[in-house]
Amino acid sequence: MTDLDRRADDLDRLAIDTVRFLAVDMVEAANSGHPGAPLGQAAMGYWLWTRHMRHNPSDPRWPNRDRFVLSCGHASALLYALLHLAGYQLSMDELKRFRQFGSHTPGHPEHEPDFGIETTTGPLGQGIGNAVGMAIAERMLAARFNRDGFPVFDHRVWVHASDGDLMEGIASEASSLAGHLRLGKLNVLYDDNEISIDGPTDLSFREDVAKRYEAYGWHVHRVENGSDDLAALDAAMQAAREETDRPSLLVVRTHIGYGSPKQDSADAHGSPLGPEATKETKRNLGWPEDATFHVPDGAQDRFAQAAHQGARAQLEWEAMAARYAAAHPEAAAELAERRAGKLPAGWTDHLPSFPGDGDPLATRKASGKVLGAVAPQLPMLVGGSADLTPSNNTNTDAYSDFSADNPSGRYLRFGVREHAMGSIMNGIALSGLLIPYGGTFLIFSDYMKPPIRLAALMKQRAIYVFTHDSIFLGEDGPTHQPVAQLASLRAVPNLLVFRPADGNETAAAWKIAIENRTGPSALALTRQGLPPIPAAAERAADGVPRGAYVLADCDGEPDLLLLATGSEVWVCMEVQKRLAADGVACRVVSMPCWELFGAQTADYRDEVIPPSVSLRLGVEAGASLGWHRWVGPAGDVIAVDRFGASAPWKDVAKAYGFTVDAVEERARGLLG
Ligand SMILES: Cc1ncc(C[n+]2csc(CCOP(=O)(O)OP(=O)(O)O)c2C)c(N)n1
Ligand SMILES: [Mg+2]
Repeated sequence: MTDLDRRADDLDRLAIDTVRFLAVDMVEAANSGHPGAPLGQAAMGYWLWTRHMRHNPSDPRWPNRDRFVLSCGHASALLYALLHLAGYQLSMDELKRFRQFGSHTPGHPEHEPDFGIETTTGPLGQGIGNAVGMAIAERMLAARFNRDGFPVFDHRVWVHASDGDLMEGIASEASSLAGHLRLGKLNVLYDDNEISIDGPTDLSFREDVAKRYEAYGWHVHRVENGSDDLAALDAAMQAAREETDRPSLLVVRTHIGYGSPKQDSADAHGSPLGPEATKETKRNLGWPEDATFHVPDGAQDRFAQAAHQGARAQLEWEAMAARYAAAHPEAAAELAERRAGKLPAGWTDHLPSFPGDGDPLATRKASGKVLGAVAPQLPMLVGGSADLTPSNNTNTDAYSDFSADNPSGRYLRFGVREHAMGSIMNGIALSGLLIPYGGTFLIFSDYMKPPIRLAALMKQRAIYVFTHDSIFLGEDGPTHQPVAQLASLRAVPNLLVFRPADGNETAAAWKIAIENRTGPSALALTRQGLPPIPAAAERAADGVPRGAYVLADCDGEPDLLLLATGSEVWVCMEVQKRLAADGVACRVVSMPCWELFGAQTADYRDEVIPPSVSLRLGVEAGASLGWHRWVGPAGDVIAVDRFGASAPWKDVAKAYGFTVDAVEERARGLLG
């Protein structure tokens, strides 16, 4: 009798070792990757996937599936092994192509819903934030759609998190909010292996994590031997499921690199075991030492049972959904529309327009008016602010607050937690059924840059309401005045960055952001009032979707182009009037979204910014970085390439050269 035959008595142990060695073999084949965490977490992953998580590998898009988030994305080989064994469409060939170009098994998991990969992880802590967002989405959708006897949305969110996840500040932000909101369907399995890259965690991390989570209002349950003790894992997962009023943290003590000569050492973390240690590990665990990518008979049995149960659960759910459609046709129709990705017909008719001859209006206030007008039409729009609601103008009469006691609320009080806000928005957006927005000052977009980048990488529709968008926020001074932020946001692929010039451009930007299904959008909005631009009242609706458009023009070819965004556009309009009065042929181009303009045909771009006109002046109250793409080698830019200053905004405008007089002078200087 071989070792394997003997082990086949115990299908669970056999399957767990199969997970372990698929992961080890993937890392060996790629000659890179992380074997330690999969070896330590295989038992908890296996037990979760086969006994407690409700999922249907043959339909990874079932809306009521439990969500699995591998927050410690470096353990990707574990996820791929589980997906493969569970029957998702991740083939053995894909496992063999781990970390290779174009494979479905990249170094860290990348959101791929058809393969069961719920979110992109790797930057530690993000998965926990995403999971909090997923649990919020579940509760919001349940409140909206469930009816007596019809629990259409009723699923859990399961997370694997590592020491690094819990060291990251975002985990604290997100977990604090999750405790406050009493997200009882959120369960985090903490891989407490006491090792990170530098060595034992007590080099830098000695707090009592359990007590910390208890203080957040979580239910905490410990497992002492989580690499082995299946009964204890089962009891912990059961306890998490039974706890409905608080999120659960299962503190699972495991051994990194379990069974290998590098067990319990940081050496097991992030490099292949190597051929000798791999063989030794296989011998230690009774695995045939020369077998690679080996799936013994029986290793998938429990997975198959779980898949069968998941498929049956989905069938029951579908039958319930059919009865629901008969009993509650309106709600069912709304859900069907959302699942099809449709927005309610006619919602754009409610977009406000702003008079071209009205009073000055800050674009943040215009944004608030847009929200107030469209939110009642768009029940999928949910959002909030990181404690800057009155400044960001992100609330509307259409909402009540989302809270533990009021799950039908749509307004999210994120607290002063920008980083978690961004990550939670990603989790909400990943439902595909809700459109999240979140507000803070543009300067603090830096606090949420990692989730913004991930939203862009995952092409998720998240909308950032970034007010106080320049040095013209004034008295709060350089600590609060963004200079580098527009340029750095524009450098993020797939992110649309809007800087609208008035109310009408703001409304047009919101429309695009809400309809944009290929990535997130950031709206940079002013604190200070801006005079309305009559020409934008007529042209913004057509112009903003093209990214840049002509707002004021001359007869024939211009001598000079004034290119501007946001609060600098009206200034250029005034300068253009003065120059025109002097017979200078000058054109003003408003450029609210560079990314959209860059995506237009060359014909359109050349029409707006004719290559033959080399005298060009860019005007924007932010870093000049990026502007030379538009102004060309002979052009000039009025920008802010130093920090701002604390003073009333009109004084700042004077000191930094953004008054009508100053811009006119620079323009005349260009003309020679
Ligand atoms: C935000 C972030 N910082 C740094 C890293 C690099 N990194 C990957 S894993 C890791 C820590 C490893 O410790 P742990 O999370 O406990 O994982 P384990 O070694 O136990 O698998 C670090 C610093 C990262 N992925 N994300
Ligand atoms: Mg660790």
